[in-house]
Amino acid sequence: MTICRTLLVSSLVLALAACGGGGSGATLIGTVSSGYGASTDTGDLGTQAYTKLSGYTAAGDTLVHLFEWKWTDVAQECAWLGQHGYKGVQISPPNEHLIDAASGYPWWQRYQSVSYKLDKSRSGTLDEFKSMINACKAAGVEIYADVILNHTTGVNYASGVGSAGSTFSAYTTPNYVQTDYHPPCDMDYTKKNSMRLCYLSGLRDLDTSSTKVRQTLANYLISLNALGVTGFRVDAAKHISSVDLDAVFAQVNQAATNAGRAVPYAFLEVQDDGIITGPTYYAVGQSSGGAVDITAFVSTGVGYDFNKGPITADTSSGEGSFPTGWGSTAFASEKAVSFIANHDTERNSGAPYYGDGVTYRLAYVFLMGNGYGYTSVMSSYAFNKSSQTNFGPPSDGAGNTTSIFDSNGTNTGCKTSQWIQSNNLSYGNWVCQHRDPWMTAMVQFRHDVAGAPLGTSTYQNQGKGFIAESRGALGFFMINTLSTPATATFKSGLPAGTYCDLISGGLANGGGSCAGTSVVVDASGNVTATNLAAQTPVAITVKTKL
Ligand code: LM2
Ligand code: CA
Repeated sequence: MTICRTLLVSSLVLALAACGGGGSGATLIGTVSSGYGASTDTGDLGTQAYTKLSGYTAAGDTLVHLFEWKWTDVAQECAWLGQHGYKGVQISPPNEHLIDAASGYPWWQRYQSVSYKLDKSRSGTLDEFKSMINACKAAGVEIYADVILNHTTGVNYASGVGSAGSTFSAYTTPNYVQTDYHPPCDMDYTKKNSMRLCYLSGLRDLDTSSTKVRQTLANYLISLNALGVTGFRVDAAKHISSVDLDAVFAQVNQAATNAGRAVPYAFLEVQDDGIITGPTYYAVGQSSGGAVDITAFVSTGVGYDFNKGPITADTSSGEGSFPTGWGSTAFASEKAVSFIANHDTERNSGAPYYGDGVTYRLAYVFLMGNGYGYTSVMSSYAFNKSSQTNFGPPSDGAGNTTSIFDSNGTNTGCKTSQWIQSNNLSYGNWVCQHRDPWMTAMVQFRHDVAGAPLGTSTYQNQGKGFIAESRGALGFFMINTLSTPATATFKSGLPAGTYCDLISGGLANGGGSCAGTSVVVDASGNVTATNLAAQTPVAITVKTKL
């Protein structure tokens, strides 16, 4: 039970996901024989001051994680994404991955790399991949690839054939031999070295201190960057020393510079547990001109608060700050990629996910309204949280993912409005939370208020469950989290006037009227909402003034 128990106690999302993904919890690693690579932790860069920012938070950008989407569908969706202001797409790992038919082609096959070939993955072929990059680029949307640099396949797979037809036998793969790996050991989440050197969920752990491994990983990232992938989500970054990652990115950034390309962006998955911290990774790639952000799991706390029911804590009466534990986050907003759910947390029992319906939607509105980090919107397919957490994307019996766009080029797969209306989508449907009009309203809100201070210090709850934040002179939003209509008055920093609520449609008729609700800001900057419907947000900005 060592692995799962440790992980549960420390509530490490990755570990929970690994355990929840079918791990028996038994000790995975047997006797260690010789023939492996070095077992040394090369240490950390230290908590270095950052000198360069990615700039996405400052610009008020939002990205969408199109989890398990096919390349052909991402390509078509990019036009819509560009029109609605999404800055980038996080795609599923594009390289050759494990195929596990016996387990029913689980989604997590793709977190087990067989090779770095891009020829064929569950999302499609290399030609489709290239077309997608070009289509998204034309739409002004960046592509960020989820990259697995920490490990290859699990020790429970003695051999196999990958998605592009390559064979592997234990440690022997198209890229590696046994000496390229750390010796096997069970991970102890209370020890830093163990987290770096041992096997995460029994996955064969690469010796990232080795020159060959660093070069191999760098070559993979360079190949993606050369095709037009401009960013990376680095999976399990916490389990790789920041010194090792820095060495990889030094090569990637140098290659980009040599070829006349912009240095790529990266956001690193480091769930800060106090033993290995996010700021330890701030400087990865910095000496070679790069700027990285860190995925901020702390923002998921917002979702927990909304799921508990009306937000009744009132900072003015000392009932505690909201969101719980979030105001003092270890991550600076400008170094964070923030989210309410990612593909791991939405499968974690108890973690907020799309199936929570309106409270989940409100939590995203709050996070985006507040302005913390470069927001990532999770876009999922439906599944039953108690019995289908391993299920891969909607597909045919042979594991081929179903298309979201039909042969006429119409998006018929996204069931966003059904989700909003009934929240009872079953497996086989794509939820497409990113198409929720509340999300797209807040994508615009974030852009409109870019540069304003975070809303954290202007949090107001005079209405006891009816909350608001001011974004200074640029914007304001409020949310009635109660299950009944409510009335309240809040402070905004906006000039007096009548504004159109973005949530209910924003400006209409070329700016002459509001598509939905209009909101009056009085001469003192006060906003009074009278009988705002239950569980409803309102968001206005200087750009929505009549
Ligand atoms: C991550 N970030 O650090 C990913 O976000 C997370 O989704 C990955 O776990 C994890 N790290 C490794 O890349 C997922 C999934 C696990 C799954 C692994 C590998 O949550 O359940 O583990 O991918 O596919 C699976 C089995 C597990 C088995 C392991 C090794 O569920 O029982 O352990 O493969 O074969 C013996
Ligand atoms: Ca490692």
